[in-house]
Amino acid sequence: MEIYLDGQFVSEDDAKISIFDHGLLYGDGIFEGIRIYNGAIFKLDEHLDRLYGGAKAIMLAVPLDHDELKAAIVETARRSGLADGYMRLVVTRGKGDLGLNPIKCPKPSIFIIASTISIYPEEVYRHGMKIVTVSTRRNLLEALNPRVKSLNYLNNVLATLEVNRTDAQEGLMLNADGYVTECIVDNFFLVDAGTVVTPPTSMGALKGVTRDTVMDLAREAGYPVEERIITLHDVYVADEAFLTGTAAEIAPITIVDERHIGNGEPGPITTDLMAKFHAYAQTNGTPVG
Ligand code: PXG
Repeated sequence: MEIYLDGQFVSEDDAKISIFDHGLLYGDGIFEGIRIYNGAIFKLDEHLDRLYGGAKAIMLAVPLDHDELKAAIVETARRSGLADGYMRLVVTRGKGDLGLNPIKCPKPSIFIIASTISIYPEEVYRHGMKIVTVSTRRNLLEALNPRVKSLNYLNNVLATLEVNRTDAQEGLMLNADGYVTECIVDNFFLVDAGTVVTPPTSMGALKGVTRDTVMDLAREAGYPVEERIITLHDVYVADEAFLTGTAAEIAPITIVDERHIGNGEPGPITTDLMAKFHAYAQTNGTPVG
């Protein structure tokens, strides 16, 4: 495996970051998870735009500009030889001292890994998944806006620990007011009388690249799409539900907190959007070779 690290390609064993890097000491940094489909990088500009947005929000000066970073990602993908894969792009605050202040971190680090990922068993995509509402609430926008894809994922880790104590595959997260935000590492959608609905990001959700793609594909297919405030009751009485994410792609949700969603089978609009997403992903992207 050839890993991009601050301008060099190195082996996994040589891909080393300082223990004084504030990405490690404080979770001070940002990341992206990106897919390669059929020899092309999916939605690369959208991932980069989100990364630079997060960098701006946390005042992190990414050492490469958009085009330079894009070239580094394409080259990492090319060297991996993967026609289908999952990439992780990380920008850390860099090496500082033991104090928190980023002013002591003059040089942010960038690393890029090209590998593979599979986060849910295959049967979930055919028969749907079971999720549970977790008691850990999504971070407050006013504390750490979930739109920043930061290296601080303890909120999501705590939620995952709750799911691990159940037989569910994912967790549904509410905000401090009790409204639905998203799943732990995926965006949440429901279908209500033919309308495809997802919470606005202002409820406390990441502006997912897959979320945006699926909303576009749904509109093109003629389904009304709405960003709407969602309560747990709305979820329980929905006709269909599904989640979206780069790693998860689109996965049907058929049980929430022991309630069957619709008839308990993946719904027709979900199944249609899954097919449309896979067809679209196979033929759109930044070519690697
Ligand atoms: N919400 C959150 C909180 C995420 O971290 C998504 C939604 C989906 O966004 P995209 O842009 O990928 O459609 C994410 C991103 C994992 C894993 O192990 C998944 C993500 C991040 C880190 C790890 O499944 N998903």
